[in-house]
Amino acid sequence: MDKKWWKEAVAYQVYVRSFKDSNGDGVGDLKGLISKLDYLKNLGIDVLYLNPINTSPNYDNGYDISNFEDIMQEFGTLDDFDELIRELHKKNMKLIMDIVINHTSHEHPWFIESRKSKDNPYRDYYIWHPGYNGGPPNNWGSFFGGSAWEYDENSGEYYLHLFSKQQPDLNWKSIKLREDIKKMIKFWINRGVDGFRMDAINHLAKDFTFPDAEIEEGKAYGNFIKYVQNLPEVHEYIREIREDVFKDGYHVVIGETGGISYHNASIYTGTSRKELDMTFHFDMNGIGFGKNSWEKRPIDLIADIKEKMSGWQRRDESEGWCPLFYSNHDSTRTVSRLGSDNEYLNESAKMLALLQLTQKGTPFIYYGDEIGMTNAKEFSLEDFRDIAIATRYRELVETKLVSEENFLKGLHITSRDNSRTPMQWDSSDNSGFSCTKPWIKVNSNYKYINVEQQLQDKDSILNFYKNLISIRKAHPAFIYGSFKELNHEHKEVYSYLRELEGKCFLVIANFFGKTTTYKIPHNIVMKEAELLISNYEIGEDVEFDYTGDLELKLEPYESRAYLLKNQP
Ligand code: TEU
Ligand code: CA
Repeated sequence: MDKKWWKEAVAYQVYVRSFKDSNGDGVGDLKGLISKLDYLKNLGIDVLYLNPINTSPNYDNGYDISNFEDIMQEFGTLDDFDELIRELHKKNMKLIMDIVINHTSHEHPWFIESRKSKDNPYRDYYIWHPGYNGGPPNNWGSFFGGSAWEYDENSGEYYLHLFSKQQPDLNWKSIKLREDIKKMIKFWINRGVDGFRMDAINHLAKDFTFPDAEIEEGKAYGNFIKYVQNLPEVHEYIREIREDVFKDGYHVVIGETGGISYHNASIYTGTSRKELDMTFHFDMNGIGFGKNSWEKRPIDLIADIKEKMSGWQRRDESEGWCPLFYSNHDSTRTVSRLGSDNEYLNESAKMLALLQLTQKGTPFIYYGDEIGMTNAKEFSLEDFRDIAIATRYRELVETKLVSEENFLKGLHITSRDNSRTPMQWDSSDNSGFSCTKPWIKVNSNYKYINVEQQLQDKDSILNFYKNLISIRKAHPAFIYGSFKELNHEHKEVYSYLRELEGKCFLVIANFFGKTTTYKIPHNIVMKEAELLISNYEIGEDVEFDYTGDLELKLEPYESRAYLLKNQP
């Protein structure tokens, strides 16, 4: 196994805007983050992945960058950044930066120049088209709703934006652009950044013949995905960056790649590809979502969970490494989507943590998941902030395609804002996140779901994560060990072995909120098995019947990890 620091680390994703506000403007910032590094170090975190912190007008909360080589004014200054890096490295922690190089903000100087005229030197930094018969070049719809083309009166042409019109796509065919982007990455490497997460990286190449796309039922625009995702040139661009910028092999290079999963991620992460070390996928984002956004469906453990999780686990080393995450800033909250955010909040959050921290890959704990933060169930339409909502509202509700009631129900199930509410530090005003009204409403359950309360409770979700992280670090089998799933056909229990150099661990998880039984396979030797961790008190009377038929009764969401002492 090719050992790397980023394979052995436990990472933690910080949505800086919502983490800790140090200066009372209601927005999280770097000084606030610095004040919480001891909390993260004590939890056992080695690496922080920060969502974009560069200068931005924040139409898409930092994913619309107007200056790549400075820090967003709301988050602080380059000096604050340098202090953050110094403090992290002092604590033997590292930083992964989110860089957005598929597009910029429309306020970026490059775009301001580019739109000045058709012959401006920066014109070809973006994707311009004259359009046809007074209309856009084709019927593509953007990811955020509406057309993917915006007409620019000034220069009399349309520009392409896969996301919002405030995020014009960069033209990666431009060699000058690519040189500028590589220079920018080196700027951050020189400032001490240890790794990069490259946003929407598999969209860098587009089909420049711009054909019309198929318009699916109930949609107003064509689905452009096959013309703007995973085109062959993407690999050339990524390889060029890797060769020019990351040749020393120290930094971890992660790509966000929608539409990629365990069966094809190796086209980016295969060790022979020399492109990415890991890909962030979307496999877990929509689990349990129904046909319409306002409907949920029961989770099918085999199809939704085992196929995907075990699929990622079974990949050969040559196919590359993988992240282990169940939520991020583009999803809803883990425990609300995959567990139970009411009666069994504690048990289900711990079960999901046990799966995340006993599998092969780099765990990325999303801020707040370590205390079981939930979706913002009481948000009204006005409480949502995501840029995608306004466009979608116009497109779906104003056109009567969807009722406002269903639209709001849909937001409660699918909106990204569910996972962007302020970190719940304590039960004081604004959950201890800020001394003033935050940019987005605090989840009202902060009174009883918060860090301060859980630090003092030995049975809290927080302390369960802390114990799991130390168990993971104590046993390299969880990092570099083999993975073998057991009882794949069991509809309620997910179970597997991890093994390295004769040390064998058994993980058993009842994925649902009702009791079930689980037959431990005959070939698993439970004699003198040591229970490492469980989310229930296991009575001493649990006698293992060594005659072979070993059946466990598992409580709702009950999950355990054992060290097997006599497993051949
Ligand atoms: O998301 C990327 C993204 O949403 C697309 O890749 C798309 O969803 C996927 O290809 C579908 O298969 C990133 C950020 O994570 C998100 O927060 C930003 O809003 C977006 O890019 C624009 O920067
Ligand atoms: Ca602030």
